[in-house]
Amino acid sequence: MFKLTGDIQAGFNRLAGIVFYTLGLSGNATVDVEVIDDEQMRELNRTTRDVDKTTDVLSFPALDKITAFTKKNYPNDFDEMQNAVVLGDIAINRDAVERQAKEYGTGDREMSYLFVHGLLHILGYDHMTDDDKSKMRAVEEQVLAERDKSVVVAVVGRPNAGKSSIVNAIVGEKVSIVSPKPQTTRDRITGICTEGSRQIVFLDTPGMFKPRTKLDEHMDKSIKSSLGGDADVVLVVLDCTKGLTDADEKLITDRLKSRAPLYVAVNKTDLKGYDAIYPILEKLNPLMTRAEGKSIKDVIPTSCRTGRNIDVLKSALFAECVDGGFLFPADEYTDRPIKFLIAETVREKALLFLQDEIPHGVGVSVRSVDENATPVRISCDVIVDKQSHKQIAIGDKGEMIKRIGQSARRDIERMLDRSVYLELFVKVRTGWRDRSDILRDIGY
Ligand SMILES: Nc1nc2c(ncn2[C@@H]2O[C@H](COP(=O)(O)OP(=O)(O)OP(=O)(O)O)[C@@H](O)[C@H]2O)c(=O)[nH]1
Ligand SMILES: [Mg+2]
Repeated sequence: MFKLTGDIQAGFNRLAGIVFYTLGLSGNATVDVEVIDDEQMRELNRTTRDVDKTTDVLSFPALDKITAFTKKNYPNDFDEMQNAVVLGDIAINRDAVERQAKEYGTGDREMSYLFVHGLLHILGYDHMTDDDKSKMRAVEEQVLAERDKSVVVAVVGRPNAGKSSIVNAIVGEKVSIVSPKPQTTRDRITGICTEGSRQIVFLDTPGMFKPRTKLDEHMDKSIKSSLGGDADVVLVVLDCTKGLTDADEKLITDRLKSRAPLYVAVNKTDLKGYDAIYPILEKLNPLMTRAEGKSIKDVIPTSCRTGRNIDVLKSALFAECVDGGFLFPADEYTDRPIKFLIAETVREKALLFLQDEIPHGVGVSVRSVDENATPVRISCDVIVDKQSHKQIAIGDKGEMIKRIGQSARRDIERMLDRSVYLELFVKVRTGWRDRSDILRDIGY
């Protein structure tokens, strides 16, 4: 027998939720679903309906009236273990799904359709008369339109344009660190925003630049991989205080060669008036209405400081979602492990407090996280290039490292929603930016 994988199971659960919501049903209910093949379906038709053929879906309703699904209303059909009313059984023919997939879209859509169709039968819907048939179709269409959809958005642009800030603003959680220095983001970070049946997956990337050290090369690779073709939509972020540079223009025209729809956010509009922003929009205008090839789909002036048009940008990206379910669980906002988020938080604070003295920043390696301890015990190495930088990072009487630690601890506590004990050790590792063994060690 075909075993339901967690994903299909979760998909059915969500669809059932949408059906219940659409029909205004209340209470707890459960239904058994089997996914079987042609031969098994033929056998099922033979034994249960005395028909010798295979069909795409069969439903076996357990209830003869439909009302609120409570134990009181259905004392004989209530499953104590599941604390739910048993609605019946559905069998779906996966061979039929495969055959019908092309005709009706994708296999995923067809599987969803057959499940919804089967469930509606169980809930008393039928298609004997034309009238009943069109009523059932209407509910099916309504439910399928609410199916989970997602979109992968690559966020690209020059260093310091505000890419990570935009991702954080839309996700509503801090997934990517932000600093006034260019090249803050070193790795591709995934930020996830889910609302209702839609999910945006952001690939936040390091700003473009020319690689010099091993760390640079690593960053360059993660930019290239996100420019690679694995995104459905490209979001180019511009810094309006810098105007539209040649590099920006090249990036946009290069990206217009690919199939993915392209949006432009003209960011930091809180810092400049219309006089500065208008020329950028004017220069972008021809790219929005190109006679040949793809055009920019929309240009949106944004500000992460004031929140201007962040919701407009978010709606535009939500509208790009396509069928195919969620890529991540609905309650996740990043694919990064907690150790990575901790290291990035410490690195952000070090960048913030040391920006003048240690212009190239520091590396951070999380030694241990003990989540069983209260407060949670975390110990990290802060890695610098030279002995003189170590002194600066520690500061007078350890004042600097204490400041970094306190500020990072507050953010980590918010992230974990628990109290935290954070230890930081400053270590000198000469040339760490160029040494791949250390880079691997600190998680790059
Ligand atoms: N005033 C203003 N500042 C902004 C805005 N968006 C971002 N910033 C600031 O610009 C700086 C860079 O922001 P980031 O989000 O780190 O930029 P980024 O494009 O991710 O930079 P890299 O990761 O280095 O490529 C930070 O100091 C932000 O606080 C904005 O809309 N207005
Ligand atoms: Mg960034």
